[in-house]
Amino acid sequence: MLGKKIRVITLFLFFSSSLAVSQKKSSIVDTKVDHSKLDLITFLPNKVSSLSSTTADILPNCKGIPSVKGKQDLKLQLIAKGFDSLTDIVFAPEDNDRIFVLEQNRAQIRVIYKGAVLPKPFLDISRLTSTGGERGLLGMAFHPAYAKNKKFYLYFTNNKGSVEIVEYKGGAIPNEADPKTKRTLLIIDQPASNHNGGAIRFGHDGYLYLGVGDGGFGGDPFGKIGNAQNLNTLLGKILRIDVDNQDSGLEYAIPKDNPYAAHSDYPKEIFHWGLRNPWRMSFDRKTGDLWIGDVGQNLAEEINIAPFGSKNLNFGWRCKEGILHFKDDANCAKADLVDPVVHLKQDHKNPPFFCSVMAGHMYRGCAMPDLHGTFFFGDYCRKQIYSFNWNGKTGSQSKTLPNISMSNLTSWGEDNDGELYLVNGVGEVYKIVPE
Ligand SMILES: [Ca+2]
Repeated sequence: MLGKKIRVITLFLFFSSSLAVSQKKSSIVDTKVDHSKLDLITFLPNKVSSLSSTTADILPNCKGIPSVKGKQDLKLQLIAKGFDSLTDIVFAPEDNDRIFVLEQNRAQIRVIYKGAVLPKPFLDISRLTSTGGERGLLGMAFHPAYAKNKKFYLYFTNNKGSVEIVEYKGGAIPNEADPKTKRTLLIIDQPASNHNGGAIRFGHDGYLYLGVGDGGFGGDPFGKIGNAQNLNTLLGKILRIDVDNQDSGLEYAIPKDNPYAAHSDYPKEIFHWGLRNPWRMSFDRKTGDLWIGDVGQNLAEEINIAPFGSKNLNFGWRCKEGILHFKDDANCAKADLVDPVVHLKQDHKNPPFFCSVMAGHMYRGCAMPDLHGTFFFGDYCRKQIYSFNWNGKTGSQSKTLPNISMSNLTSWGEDNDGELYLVNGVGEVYKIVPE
């Protein structure tokens, strides 16, 4: 068993630096907080409340789709297996026949068409990609108007180890993209091989959001205040760009209401900040709220919410890790930090502990309408899937789903009917269905 575990871990590696980084305990443990009194999972009120009533929802049209009543038990349905380590699963708007999954190290987008895995990839970018550890093909998002414009976007580490964001178009054959259509939007240099982020999703405002890690190593050791708290760098940030227009000298446009759009020094792409490694994020189809899983260092994993309409939120890293103080420098005392909604204690005494949170989705699907408002998530190191309910201001634990067991969970996806899927580091694709 141990051998298998080690083999699996080396396939994908940890996003958390729990194993890779040795920090002196004295420098990271906040003496003001009694850690022994913190539960494994702590739910917190958030000082930014949802602005749900102002948003236009994009809920699925459930007409004619069978549904079950009540909060029934759930199970995993195996959809496909045999892939390389998977990093993302996405669905093209208006296309219910295809599931697209990303192979991290093979750097291929694979298609599951009407339940069958197609032998030929949708796109192969292995020639462009550096792999191993936390590198590789990391994320994908279809343009909301993909059915008309055929555009989609990838987040990967290029041959220099830098993060690269590219646009491609689908080809004449629906199961194959056109590799000649590549257009590079953005390149972000990475000082270390880890913490490359990888989240890439369109918001309800039509803009593309990117989750970029803090640059890596451990403890965000860069400069005087670290990268995540430094507004002069794109590292440790959520970025927001307009892919449908171009500003002078850019392959995209800066939305005019980005918080630093008019700032002379700070990168204008910055939308939220104070993040360590925002590996997965999702938008609530009803409210437009952005949910961000931020992978922690040695103490805690966290799930944050950026309500629809909010911007310029500072989620705290490296001043704080979860709700715990991490490196309290002079900069932190001035900062207006937003605590996470969910704080997951890394309970190192009881392995397998939380090591890399895999933020999922607020469920808005057709099949189980009584689960609307339930947020699902997991962790790379734990087999369980968890859920909680969120009322717009506070969260409460729904339950651990004991019948659902998943090894090396790496990502979540949501199909056009709002149903949820999971992929993992051993190359499996599952759907969450009623038992
Ligand atoms: Ca935080």
